[in-house]
Formats: sequence, structure tokens, C-alpha cells
Amino acid sequence: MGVTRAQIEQFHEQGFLIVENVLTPDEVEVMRARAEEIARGELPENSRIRRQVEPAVERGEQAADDYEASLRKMAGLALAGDEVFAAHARRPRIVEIIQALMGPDLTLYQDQLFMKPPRVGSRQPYHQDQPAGFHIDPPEHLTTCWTALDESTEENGCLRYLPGSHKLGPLTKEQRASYEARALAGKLEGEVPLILPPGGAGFHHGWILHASNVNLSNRRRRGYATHYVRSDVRYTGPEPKRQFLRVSGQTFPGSISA
Ligand SMILES: O=C(O)CCC(=O)C(=O)O
Repeated sequence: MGVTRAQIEQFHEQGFLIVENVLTPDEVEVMRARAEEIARGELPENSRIRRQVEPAVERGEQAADDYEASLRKMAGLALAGDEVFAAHARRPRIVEIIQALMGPDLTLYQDQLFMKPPRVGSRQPYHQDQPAGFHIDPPEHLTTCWTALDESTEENGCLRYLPGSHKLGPLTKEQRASYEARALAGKLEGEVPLILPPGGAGFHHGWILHASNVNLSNRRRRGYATHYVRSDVRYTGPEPKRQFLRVSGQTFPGSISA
């Protein structure tokens, strides 16, 4: 598949790239089925997969049909060794695109399956992936691939990007909050909604401002985010260092990949 020079330039200029048909319908089906097995607890318990219930459901303010439909996200599936999600993180079609954007040597730092369940799926406020939870130096070598497992629309709370905002670099909490306040007031111009069929993907820079709305529909909007860093970055987070997943290329002494 690969990407063209124009697409690479667009990514560097706007901070994101949208690619359809990254997965075949059969590949989407395999991932959906696995996500459901994990959410329903049908696989042997994997204590390294973290689950988060929608906050309003947790507080008893909203009701979901069942546990699966109450989940906001599941995190660390590939990193916990789930073979379906780990294979996706290493999928040649995705790795090839990330390599074109960041170079040949890649490590998976984090992975998260955003469930955005029907009706109770909550808003994800405007944020930057970096530095929220990614401890690397230099900080800019982080790219996320967000793959749609369901149709992703305005109505079911698709992701939205603010083009070019990655060029602002890391923002303060107050600056991010002011973008969120403008978005909620309907005064943020230029947002690009990530409207995708199942199997399409958005690739985004670690500093781009992005958000997603509540899910107003009766349909789920699942998206699987794999967050890649360059293998030569230094890990600057708490010790002991977690296990990351080597994806491609070389490893480097003293780096996250060592
Ligand atoms: O799927 C969502 O609603 C949020 C995803 C996100 O923030 C990310 O992939 O970085």
C-alpha cells in the first residue's frame, strides 16, 4: 500500500493522514470478535489488560445494557501479548506507513481500544497524546495509528483533529482547556472529523490537538489506537521501565528499545 510523497508532506504540514482500506473486512471481523471475547471475559484472564468503565455508568448516573456496553476503553492488549492485537500492531501495511512518517526503527509504546459504547460513550476532551503518558526524549517522535473497527461518524462520536496544531508543540493544561472550551462553545474553527468506514485509519502526530464527541447513536464506535515511538528515543518515565513491543528495525543501547 505505502504512502505517496504528497501524503507524507500532508502529515508533516497538518499533523494527520487519513487512509481508507487499511484492513480488509475479514481482518476487521477478526479484531471485532477478539475485542468482544476480551470485553466479555471469555478468554483466560489477562491481568495486564486494563479496562475502564464509562465514568457516568460507574457513578450510577447512566445505565448500559451490559458490562461490555459500559466499557470506555481497554488498554494494553497488544502489550499484554494478545496475539490478534499484537499482530495488528505489527501489520505490515500499518508499519510501512509509520516508517514513512518516522523512520525504520519502531517500538510500540502503548495501545488502547476505545469502545465509545452506544448512548453512554462520553466525550474525550481536546488533548495531545504527548506528553500525556508518553515519557520519551526527544518528545516529538510519537505517531498514533487509530483504526476504525466500526463505522466512525459525527453521530457516534468520531475523532476530530485540529489541523496544524502539532506545530504548536507541547501546550500547557490551561492552553488545552481553552481549546476544549472553544470547542464546547461551538467556536473552534477548522476541526476535521475522522469519518471512516470500518478498516480505515487515521495517523496522527503526538502533538496534534484531537478530541471526540459523545456517542449519540445506538451504534458502537470502536477504534484501536496503536502508539508508536522511534526506537532510538530515550525512556524518561518511572522505573522500572514497562515492557514495550519491538515492531521493526534495529534496537539502540541506552534507548527505549534496549
Ligand atoms: O477514540 C477516541 O475517542 C479517542 C482516541 C484518542 O484520543 C487517541 O487515539 O489518541
